[in-house]
Amino acid sequence: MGLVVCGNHVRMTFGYYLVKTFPEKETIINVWSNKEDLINTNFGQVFYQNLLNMQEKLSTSEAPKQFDMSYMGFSLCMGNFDGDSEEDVAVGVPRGSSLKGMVVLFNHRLEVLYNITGDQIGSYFGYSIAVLDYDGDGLDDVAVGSPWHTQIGNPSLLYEEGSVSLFKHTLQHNFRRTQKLFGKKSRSHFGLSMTSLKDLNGDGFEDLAVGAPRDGKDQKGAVYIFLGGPSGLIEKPAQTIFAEDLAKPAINSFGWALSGGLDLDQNEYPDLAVGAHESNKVIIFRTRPIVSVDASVKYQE
Ligand SMILES: [Ca+2]
Ligand SMILES: [Ca+2]
Ligand SMILES: [Ca+2]
Ligand SMILES: [Ca+2]
Repeated sequence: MGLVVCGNHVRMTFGYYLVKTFPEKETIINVWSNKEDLINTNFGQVFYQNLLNMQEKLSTSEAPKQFDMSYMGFSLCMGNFDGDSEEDVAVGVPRGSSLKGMVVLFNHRLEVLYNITGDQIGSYFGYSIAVLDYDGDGLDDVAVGSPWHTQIGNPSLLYEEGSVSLFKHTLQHNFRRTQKLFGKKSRSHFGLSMTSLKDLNGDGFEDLAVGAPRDGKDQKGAVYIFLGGPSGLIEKPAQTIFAEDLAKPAINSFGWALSGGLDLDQNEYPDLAVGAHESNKVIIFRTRPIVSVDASVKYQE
């Protein structure tokens, strides 16, 4: 599965987010987040085009005017959400649901399967989406980023640190929020980007990378690696990569965009690409195996 982000924020947002998927069918999903003029936009639409048959195209209908500026299509991710054999699509609507944000799961015919709504106004729930089976039960789970989320009542008084909500895919094909991860620094915007890493360490549970592009002591950005496990994502990150530890002077906006899950060097471990657009850089991280040895000594009386 490849992933392409294009277009720009301000005008002409047709094609803001593209996903090419369904490799056996060579089809493409295209999202129109707004019309040409941001002042007079609509809810956004999702478009589907079969690349082998130009006649085969689908789209969702336009929503009523009260849903203007919802930013539907700001993010997009593929997965299977209804238990059939067809791939479906998750679409972020970060200003939807009265600004609490929303993610809509569509089936391959672009019919709504499920709505997942955010819980804090202005947190931009749905700014990023990742689909991964972090608990290894064969059902695709959904991670949703809210990079402007503030944890109310947090004794450390962080604000706009960002959060990632994890929705477990149940046997009934419902999506239940089971975990929430939080940023570690005010305005670090944890969850602005995310990617499934596929199974980074080969243990049968899919793993997740989360970007926080203003994290670190100089706000240069960080990427967090979380591993899956039988009872959900392990909330203590397996690794945190800070921009300031990579190069001097540090690159800016490290973790603004992430793409993972592809094995770039054919060592059978999926690798990770990290975007830092303010420094015009993409950094590729190659995954390598680490052997851990559990040693124990037994005494005989
Ligand atoms: Ca499906
Ligand atoms: Ca699962
Ligand atoms: Ca794993
Ligand atoms: Ca590799």
